[in-house]
Amino acid sequence: MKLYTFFRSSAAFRARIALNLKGVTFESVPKVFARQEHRTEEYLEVNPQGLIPALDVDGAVISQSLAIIEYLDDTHPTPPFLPSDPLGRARVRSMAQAIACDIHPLNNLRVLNYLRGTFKQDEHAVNTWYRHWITEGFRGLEVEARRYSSAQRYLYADSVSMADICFLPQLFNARRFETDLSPFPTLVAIGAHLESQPDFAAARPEVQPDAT
Ligand SMILES: N[C@@H](CCC(=O)N[C@@H](CS)C(=O)NCC(=O)O)C(=O)O
Repeated sequence: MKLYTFFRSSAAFRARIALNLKGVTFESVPKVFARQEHRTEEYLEVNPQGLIPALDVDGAVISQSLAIIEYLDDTHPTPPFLPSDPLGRARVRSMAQAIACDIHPLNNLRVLNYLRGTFKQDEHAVNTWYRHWITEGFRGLEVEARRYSSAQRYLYADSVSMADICFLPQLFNARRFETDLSPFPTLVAIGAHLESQPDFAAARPEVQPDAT
């Protein structure tokens, strides 16, 4: 498999964690955002959505990290990324989507660049915006983690799920933008556990071959 990636892309970070957890060997194809490599005609041919990541499975390309995660779960059942019961599955999907659909899109590079360019916002305003949406999203997630995590090792029960796969990259982003995490002790504890897991650690931005 080939993963179109960028070391700092948190959606690609999710895909890397998922591939590592499933023990799938993959080739990384980095696309450098600063050079707009994700906007070239060549890449738009691969992924018309023009975003990173995309997974190439024998020439068939899958875009969107949640779709990639679910595809890997369908094709490589161990370890499962979703619990077996419908309520558990819905709760895990809900936490994953709180991150991937509610927090992350508001803080994507193209959104930040639009604030900078079209709305002439300075770095202070952009960073305040960034932290605001993380804090909003983490507030609910902290309460859910307290309810559903059994041992403060994983977001749901006591095994890895797609919620954890989405969460650790978002925590990295929160730290990168110096978000105050003191209101979220459960999330911080779960993050510390996830970071200590080799499949999560190997997906970190700073250890990727294209890291600068
Ligand atoms: N919902 C998409 C989001 C993908 C996404 O936004 N990727 C970012 C990097 S994390 C990107 O390609 N940004 C490029 C840009 O904003 O120009 C997913 O989960 O894959």
